[in-house]
Amino acid sequence: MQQPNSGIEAIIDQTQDQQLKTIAQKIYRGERISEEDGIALFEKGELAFVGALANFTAQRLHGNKVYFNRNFHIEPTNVCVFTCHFCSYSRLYKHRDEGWELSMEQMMDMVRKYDGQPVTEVHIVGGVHPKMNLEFFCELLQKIKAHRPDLHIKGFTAVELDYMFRKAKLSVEEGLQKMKEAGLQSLPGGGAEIFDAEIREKICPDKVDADGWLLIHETAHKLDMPTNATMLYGHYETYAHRIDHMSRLRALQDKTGGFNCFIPLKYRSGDNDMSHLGEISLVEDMRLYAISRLFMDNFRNLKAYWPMLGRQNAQLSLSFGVNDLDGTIDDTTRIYSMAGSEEQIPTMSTDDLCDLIRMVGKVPVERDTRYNELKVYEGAEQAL
Ligand code: V47
Ligand code: SF4
Repeated sequence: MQQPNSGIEAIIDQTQDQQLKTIAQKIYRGERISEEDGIALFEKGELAFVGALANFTAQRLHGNKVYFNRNFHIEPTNVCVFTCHFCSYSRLYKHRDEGWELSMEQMMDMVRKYDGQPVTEVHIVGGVHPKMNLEFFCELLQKIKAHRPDLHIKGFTAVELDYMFRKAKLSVEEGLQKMKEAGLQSLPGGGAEIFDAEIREKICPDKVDADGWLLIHETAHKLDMPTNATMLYGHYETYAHRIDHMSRLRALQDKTGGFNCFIPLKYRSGDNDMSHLGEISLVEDMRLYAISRLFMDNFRNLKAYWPMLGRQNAQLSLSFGVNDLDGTIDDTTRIYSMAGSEEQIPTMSTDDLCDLIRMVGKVPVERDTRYNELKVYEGAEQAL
């Protein structure tokens, strides 16, 4: 008797709803699902159903492997010219005495602190400071590379870059080329929020729009710089807005293949202008991860960013299609602790991350930024 995949076949057989059954069959055959299918999954797909399909899909791509990396962040400033209503972190320029502005030397001290330690990536992200310009950040990139050439620099959201390039009167391609020459190797996924113009107007009215965000990422891909993509969910958006957002990313990925991973970011309600909305439930979080895995069929990697979600919920997401947990972080980011995350001091050792992954029956794999495998932790061995 044939046993493989019997679990998923049984789920498909038992599904009463004809539309969901057809979607599940497409997924089983490895076919792409449509926008309409995606919306139906949000409307009708119960957690156990979408979770089983997502886990099946992730297993098909990655077996039991779950990735993490060893990284730290530099957040040069939280002073920002923009007024995103979900942001708990930024301070306007006129209130900059309440925020921080790191000097070049302070940032280089942070880099030097990791001398001799096996970190592979620095993630640079912060507010959009009117006085920290392209020249300043190119100098920082050059200094980091001169000090530690092997450290991968992933930095600056499309929002920060759009502002810097405009001020420098450079095209996106010229600006990115200049930063690449200075040492920038990839872009993080921030600033995407929700692409729909009406929702964007409501939550982040004054920063780069969807087309501007997509253009920066497409241009980076053209220059052989991989990037990530995020989606901020759990506020005013509808299921259709989520699918529209993911669909635009899926289309760009079809065109360029330049995205490394997709990172859903749960709206956290602590201490910002949208706090009255509260937060959506854990069941909704897990359904969203699962449906992202099913809809984003050309994104190999789905990341649960544990400082935002909390480590236990991030661990749970590994059974709902997620195959990447980001990194060790070492308490170097404030964005989520200031927004009320349970992770007030976000740091995990490599052993902590490996234990978290093993506890759900998966195999921890250290990766670099481009998802090359650096070490598979097959047994119970400890990290260096
Ligand atoms: O764009 C800000 C989000 C993003 C809140 O590429 C919030 O590997 C929830 O993009 N609730 C910046 N989210 C961080 C980011 C990121 C993080 C980790 C890894 C990567 C990567 C990228 O943080 C912003 C915004 O979407 N954000 N405030 C909040 N209250
Ligand atoms: Fe500024 Fe980014 Fe906060 Fe928006 S999310 S206010 S761009 S720091």
